[in-house]
Amino acid sequence: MPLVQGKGTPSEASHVTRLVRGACPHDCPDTCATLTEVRDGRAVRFTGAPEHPVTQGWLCAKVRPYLERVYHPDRLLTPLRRIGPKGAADHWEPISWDDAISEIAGRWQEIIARYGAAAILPYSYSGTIGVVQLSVASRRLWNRMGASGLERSICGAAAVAAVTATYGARWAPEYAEVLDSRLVVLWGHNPASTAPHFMPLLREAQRRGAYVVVIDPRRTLTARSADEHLQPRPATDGALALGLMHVLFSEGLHDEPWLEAHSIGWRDLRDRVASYPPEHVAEITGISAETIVALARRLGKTKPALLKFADGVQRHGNGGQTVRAICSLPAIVGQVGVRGGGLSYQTSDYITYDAETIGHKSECPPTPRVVNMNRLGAALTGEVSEPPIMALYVFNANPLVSTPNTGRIIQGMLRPDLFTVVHDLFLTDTARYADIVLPATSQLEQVDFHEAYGHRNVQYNEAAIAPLGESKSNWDVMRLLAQAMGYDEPWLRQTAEEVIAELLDASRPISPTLEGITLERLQAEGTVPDTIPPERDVPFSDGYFPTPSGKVELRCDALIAAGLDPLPEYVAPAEFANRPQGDSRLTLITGAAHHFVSSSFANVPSLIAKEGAIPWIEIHPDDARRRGITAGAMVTVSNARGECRLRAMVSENVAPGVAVAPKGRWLSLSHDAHNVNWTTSDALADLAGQSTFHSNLVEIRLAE
Ligand SMILES: Nc1nc2c(c(=O)[nH]1)N[C@H]1C(S)=C(S)[C@@H](COP(=O)(O)OP(=O)(O)OC[C@H]3O[C@@H](n4cnc5c(=O)[nH]c(N)nc54)[C@H](O)[C@@H]3O)O[C@H]1N2
Ligand SMILES: Nc1nc2c(c(=O)[nH]1)N[C@H]1C(S)=C(S)[C@@H](COP(=O)(O)OP(=O)(O)OC[C@H]3O[C@@H](n4cnc5c(=O)[nH]c(N)nc54)[C@H](O)[C@@H]3O)O[C@H]1N2
Ligand code: SF4
Ligand SMILES: [Mo]
Repeated sequence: MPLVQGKGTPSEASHVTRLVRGACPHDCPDTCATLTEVRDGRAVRFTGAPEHPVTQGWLCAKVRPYLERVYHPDRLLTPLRRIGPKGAADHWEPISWDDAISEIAGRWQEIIARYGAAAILPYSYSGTIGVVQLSVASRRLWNRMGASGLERSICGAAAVAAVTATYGARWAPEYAEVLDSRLVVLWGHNPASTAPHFMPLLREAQRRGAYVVVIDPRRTLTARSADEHLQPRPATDGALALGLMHVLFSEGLHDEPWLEAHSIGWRDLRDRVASYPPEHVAEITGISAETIVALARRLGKTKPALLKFADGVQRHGNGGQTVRAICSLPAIVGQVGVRGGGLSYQTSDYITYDAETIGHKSECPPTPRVVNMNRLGAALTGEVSEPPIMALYVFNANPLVSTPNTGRIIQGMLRPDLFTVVHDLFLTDTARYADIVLPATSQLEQVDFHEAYGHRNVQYNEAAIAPLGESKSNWDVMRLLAQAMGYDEPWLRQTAEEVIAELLDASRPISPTLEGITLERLQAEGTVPDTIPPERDVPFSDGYFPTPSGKVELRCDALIAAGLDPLPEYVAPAEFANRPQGDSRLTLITGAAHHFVSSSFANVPSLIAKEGAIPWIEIHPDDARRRGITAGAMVTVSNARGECRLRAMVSENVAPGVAVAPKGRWLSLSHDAHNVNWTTSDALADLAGQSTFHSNLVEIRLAE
């Protein structure tokens, strides 16, 4: 396709239409390739690239109307200074970039002189997941400063740690390999909303005879088209997986030669699962013993069998061990390294970046301490001291909407002595508590390089249009801040293109998958497949596992140091343990909304209309009846941490005792200025400081 073309009718002949290649920057495994049609400097059409192997020419429901986000009337166009109370919507004055940068640098220098740079905390997550605008932007400046580090554990830290401990790397098949599967188990994963480009392939596999099982307490969009849907009690999946293994071992359906050759600890695991007979597991999970036995037999006998999961299932107090148990299953049945079989979690480890180039750590002072992002509220209100956090710099994140235990975060952000800067495209709920707000560019206005976590292609995002107003990219702001702070390292001055070129050159020697991938080639081709040799096309088919033992570690002694049992085990999260008799609280699950990505897009009118103007919660008819709640009624959802008001959807999509209300709703666009994260817990899981959003017991009652 020509990238520059004169267009159409004679009257339009003077207009030049450009087609600009890009990458969807949002936190989604599909990382689509996009095409922006630009006319007279304005983006007029935004579509999926037809030639991209995953995108296949279409974008999901949330990103299709992207230009509505890019040209949203609420886009921030200049820096702002707060001139009223923290948290207010309308007490702002526009200021120049010069003033904003010198005020920030001045305040930081005072704080560093008095408390040390540890008193400064950068907070970011996944507004964009680009390599420059997230990975590099969240390291270089802060390393140079010696600021506090951030433990980035809000999303999938426990799963990453568990899968890495077990298999050594996050390698996964391409979506299209599901066409070779005969059995597909989607475990606590809702790709119809969260990995949409997997779905047409799954349907095709099903047409070709594959049997699809979904394991999720909610009847999700994905579950509706499955052949079988199991609804375990939340956070009991570890027990379910151990119960399946019990049946596999006791009926001799495990693949002993494979386990003998490629794993360690399988006999220990067999001993462990002896105490998980189906009847016992049925009591824990609420799934009948017959169903457990039938699924185990199916797993043992149907090959190739693919087990796919994502991060939702592990946002529980026991998330680490849950994933350890789930991800052991493909090994037990000898399906690892088999086309159409095995484990599909993430593709993130096909590329290894040179860490030094990302962060230039060796030239910087040591990171003084690391603050767990899930405990932001606690950290701001005294959990972190000596020095206390005196300055917060938020970019690529909206913690007042997306981080647990909102009430505590607000308490922290209201501290008069806390200096807060927020860099975003919009005056988000978080931005309202800032002293200085900086306007950010959208993906159409910035350059970046993207690696996907759901497929094996890298992509270049060319800027399609000029920055709106005075908005600037994350990296461009950090270059200005570095200069104002007097940091003169060349790696704090590079353009985004220079960063990408340097990173590719430095990483190629340690990452053979980057062979032949250069900035120039990315700029010319947009999408470039990772260089993966044929013998590694099916993950782990060469029998190589980069664990300490070189094998699948079903018993993983390295986990002992992390305080974990080296064998998968089921322990109920503290939130659910020792519940009093007759406890009528429900478990609130707050996973992905179909039309938003976390809180991104939750201010786009057409998407709010599709998702439902009033934030909703699904509860089972029995639970509703007992509380006098009818469909459409407003209910108060509460616990000791806080509360929010939602509209009841009475539905058998959820089992009794479970309620579902998607994440992402803006406080300022909700009538009570609250959302589900007022109730969620900032307790950490059993592994890697993981968030525990779904281990959340709430009362639900009719709102007054
Ligand atoms: N549309 C949309 N897409 C997104 C996002 C979004 O917000 N919206 N977010 C993106 C991000 S940041 C991420 S990390 C991924 C997440 O991708 P997914 O993990 O697929 O999505 P989630 O909705 O978080 O969780 C998946 C499912 O886990 C289920 N679940 C919760 N607790 C349990 C449990 O105890 N057991 C079992 N078996 N299931 C459980 C939920 O009911 C939910 O349906 O999606 C990404 N894509
Ligand atoms: N209750 C509940 N809460 C959850 C979850 C859950 O399952 N349940 N899931 C959690 C998960 S998995 C995740 S990953 C987190 C995500 O949490 P966050 O990373 O905080 O994601 P968002 O809320 O989407 O906020 C991203 C912000 O970045 C801004 N942004 C986008 N692009 C740019 C850019 O280029 N520059 C700058 N400066 N800003 C930009 C967006 O406008 C948006 O305001 O949410 C977590 N929150
Ligand atoms: S959010 Fe995901 S599916 Fe939607 S356009 Fe972006 S990468 Fe593609
Ligand atoms: Mo996430």
